[in-house]
Amino acid sequence: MSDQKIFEVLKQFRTEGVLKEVRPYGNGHINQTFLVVNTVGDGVHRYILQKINRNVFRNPDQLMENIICVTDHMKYEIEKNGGDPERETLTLISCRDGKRYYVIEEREYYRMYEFVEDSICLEQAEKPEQFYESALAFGKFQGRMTSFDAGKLHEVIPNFHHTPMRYDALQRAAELDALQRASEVREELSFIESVKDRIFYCQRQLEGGRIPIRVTHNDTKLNNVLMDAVTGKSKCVIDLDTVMPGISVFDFGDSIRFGANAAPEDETDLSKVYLDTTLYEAYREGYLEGCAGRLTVREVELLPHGALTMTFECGMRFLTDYLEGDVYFKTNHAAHNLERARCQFALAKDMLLKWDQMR
Ligand code: ADP
Ligand code: GN1
Ligand code: MG
Repeated sequence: MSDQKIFEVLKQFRTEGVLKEVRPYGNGHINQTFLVVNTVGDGVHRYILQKINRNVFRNPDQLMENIICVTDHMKYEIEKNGGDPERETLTLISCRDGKRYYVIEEREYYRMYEFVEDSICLEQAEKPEQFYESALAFGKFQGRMTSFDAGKLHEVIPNFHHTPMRYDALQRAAELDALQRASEVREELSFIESVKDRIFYCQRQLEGGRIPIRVTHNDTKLNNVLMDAVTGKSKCVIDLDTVMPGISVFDFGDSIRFGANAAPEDETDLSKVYLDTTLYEAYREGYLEGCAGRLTVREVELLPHGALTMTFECGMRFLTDYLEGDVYFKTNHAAHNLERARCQFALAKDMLLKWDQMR
């Protein structure tokens, strides 16, 4: 995005002070995120500016309607329970025309948030307590959204965690093989074939009515929760783009996939990739505590299945994107999605080895 475009966009928002600095920020795979620093008197006021990814979010008006509903509801719940509604959830900055996001020619969508100060965002837990804290935050998020009518939310990405459909998409991408990459990934494709039944398991549980639909976050990576820089306690769940009706076992599972991996999501030395069972246990404890007894017995039983399914699913999504030419996830180099996929499958294999312990 050109500087001129950024300045034009920033002018539309009701921010405080005078622009001092703006730069790309964070490690999200989807939106373009910038840190905006304004000078106010002797101090500064910081904001997050985001350009919404239109390839991923086909109906950004519905997406923003969701975010407005969710943050308003979160603020209501936080305030009711004596928390700080300005800091414990995201706060959108209004535009000069009163709207809460800015659109250029129905094509480009921008939004701004207050920067959550005195917080840290982790890519990997340095100690189990931090992972436990993130679990508590996602569990509490679940709780705060319980009183929200899920029917009011748009399904911004239909079938987002419909794992069998992700499997089908992978098969189609491999058949089409638009970039002639399929021959490179035969081993990964046959691994997926060999675990097909497990891939379908959670979806069947849902369709069989054995677990409930709830309002879930759906993208519970460790870097989607901010921790207090001083106390280390979790502070604010962010990246609310995919808050939709979903299942708790997948919120649990995606956190494990990302955060209980001993290595980063794109580790290429697969000997470093394994499920850290101490982290798994810390997360399980924090999530159950955060959910405060709301999960059913069957949901609790299915938590390890959620972890395994999300690891397969994310691996399949990375692999599909690799086969389709890296059109969905941001990548840093040509094989990035393939590396990410291989890392997910290595993690899934380790989960299978540790299955009894996970259960
Ligand atoms: P993406 O959908 O691309 O993952 P996110 O909304 O997760 O985008 O934002 C990317 C990163 O920007 C986050 O991981 C976090 O580091 C940072 N970030 C986003 N919103 C805020 C905020 N309000 N305050 C502080 N940091 C933020
Ligand atoms: C994306 O936006 P981000 O980076 O938090 C993706 C998730 C994937 C994740 C894999 C909207 O999350 O579904 O699990 O990458 N978000 C979307 O790291 O597709
Ligand atoms: Mg994110």
